[in-house]
Amino acid sequence: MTRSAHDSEKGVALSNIGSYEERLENFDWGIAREVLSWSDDELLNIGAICSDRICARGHADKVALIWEGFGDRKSTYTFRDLKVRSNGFAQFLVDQGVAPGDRVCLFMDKIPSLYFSFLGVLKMGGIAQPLFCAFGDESLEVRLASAGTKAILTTQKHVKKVRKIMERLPELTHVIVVQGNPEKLKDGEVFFDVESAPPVEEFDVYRSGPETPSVLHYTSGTTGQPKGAQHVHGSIWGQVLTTSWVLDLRDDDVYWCTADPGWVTGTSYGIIGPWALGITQCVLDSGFTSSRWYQFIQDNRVTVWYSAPTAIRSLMRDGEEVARGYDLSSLRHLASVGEPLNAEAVVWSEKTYGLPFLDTFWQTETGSIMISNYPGMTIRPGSMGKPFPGITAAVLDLKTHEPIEEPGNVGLIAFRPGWPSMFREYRNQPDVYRGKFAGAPDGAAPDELRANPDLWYVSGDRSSIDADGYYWFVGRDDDVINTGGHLVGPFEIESALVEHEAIAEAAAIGKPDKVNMEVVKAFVTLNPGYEASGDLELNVMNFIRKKLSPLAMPQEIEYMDKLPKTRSGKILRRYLRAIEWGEEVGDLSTLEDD
Ligand code: 6R9
Repeated sequence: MTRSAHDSEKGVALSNIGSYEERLENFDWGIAREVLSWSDDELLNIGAICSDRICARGHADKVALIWEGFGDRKSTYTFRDLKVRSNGFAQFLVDQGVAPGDRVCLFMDKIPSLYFSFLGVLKMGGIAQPLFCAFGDESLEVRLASAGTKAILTTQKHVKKVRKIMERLPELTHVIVVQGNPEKLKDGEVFFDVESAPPVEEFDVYRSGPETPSVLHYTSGTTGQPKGAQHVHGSIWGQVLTTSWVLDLRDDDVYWCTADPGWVTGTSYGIIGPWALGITQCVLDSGFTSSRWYQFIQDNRVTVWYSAPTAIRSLMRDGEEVARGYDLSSLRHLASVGEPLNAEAVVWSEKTYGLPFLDTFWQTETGSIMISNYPGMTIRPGSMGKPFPGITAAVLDLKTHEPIEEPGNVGLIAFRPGWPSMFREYRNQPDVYRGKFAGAPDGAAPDELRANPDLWYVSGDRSSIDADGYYWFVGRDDDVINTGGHLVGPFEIESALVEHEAIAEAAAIGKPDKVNMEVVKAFVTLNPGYEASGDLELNVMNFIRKKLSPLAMPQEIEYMDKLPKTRSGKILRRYLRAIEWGEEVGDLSTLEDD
């Protein structure tokens, strides 16, 4: 490494983590309290910890958020602004009759109000349910219906999708438009622009505790509709300690997490961890181009950058020369999450930026980083690194679910339950939650599972561990498609496809893609009277893009006379996938018994 967080030549202290081995030996989650200088009589509310508490500790005037949008829109907010604007949302929601425990969906671009309202919802005891605003009406509807969402905060740009589904969502009683023209509202909708409303200096923050529900993130599985992973305010200990030890944030950093808060990375590390520590963050709410991103780093003197492999591969594709056109010397630490970070990308980033991207592995369900490379640790490009101190990890034999001792053998990545930011349930799906634990006793409740140190939480990914304890990602253990770091469930796509008048049956799989790792490919059979054609393909693609999202849209549609199925009638996605990836089709007889 030429330059890095632990580079003492720069005159900075060694990394926050110091020695990984020593941290392993002396680990206690209580260290997270020390990192925050926490005293036990304080109120454990993430919304207040990220705003009021920073002000109370004398940093009200410190910049909390540097925001840039399309064109040259730019604004800067201090922690005092965070406090009074999140208070503004909290008070407004209370005045509207939203109560603690109610689910409040945040459905907007990465505008400042998204960040203010996220903290505001938590301050009034609500459950924040952020969703990508790229979602079409159907994706939105299944998630709001599942959550029994009471209020949605959105913008004039996106409210149309809400209007389309409102009447099928009896529990959704509040539609609040936070940006746009108030005159364009429809009956029953309310307008609230926090930035033109008077600042709310004081708000009586909800007395939450470690187990009070905080954030609800939807994530996709192979079967069924997306599942709502419920997090709690006590998650903050996991987020704070990983932010400190993995992202290595310090008081004078300017930190950029490129993730949208519709994705868990955008809340755990794009809001909670960094702001709890009083760090200055930047947000760029405009589309991706390499030059726009580099300009953003240069202009804001970004020091720590947390991004995703797809973005890194896009930067690589555009070449080193583009990077050379900018002053990126402020950067001191880079990390990546969401998909396998190929060795080539690590080597390229070291060559281009003088810094390797450090891979981190975790999930919506885990709430915080579980396996990672750490500043100062020897990096093996292509490896995800080692378990975070305090996390007991293993790879389990695919059949017996016993930990594999032999280095290099592939198994299921699993963790002993009970770390602070672990999800507490899948909303209304206790059986699906139980299904995530190897050896779970029948009927065990989520709390019992989480407290049982003899069980394993099984992540759904495959990896091997080398002789020195480094994890090497192999692939997912299910049919979920990871496109550009976003998980898309095949079931959701297939359900939407068969709603198209021309389509009788459908299967969706991931096919290889240079930049996005995978993109969606659909196999369909047609209803009588319909003919395969390029026009129909385009029509179907648009249908899915509007209903679900651009990410879920198949990039290719293959027409078939019939789909391969198991004897019990399940579509053999793995068969289609193997053919697409040029892999061994495997033992079809077992698949047929699925
Ligand atoms: C934080 C987040 C989780 C799934 C996970 C795995 C994939 C995440 C990865 C990675 C290879 C990494 N994944 N990090 N695969 N290397 N470093 O991404 O949450 O959206 O729930 O996705 O993403 O398949 O199981 P989520």
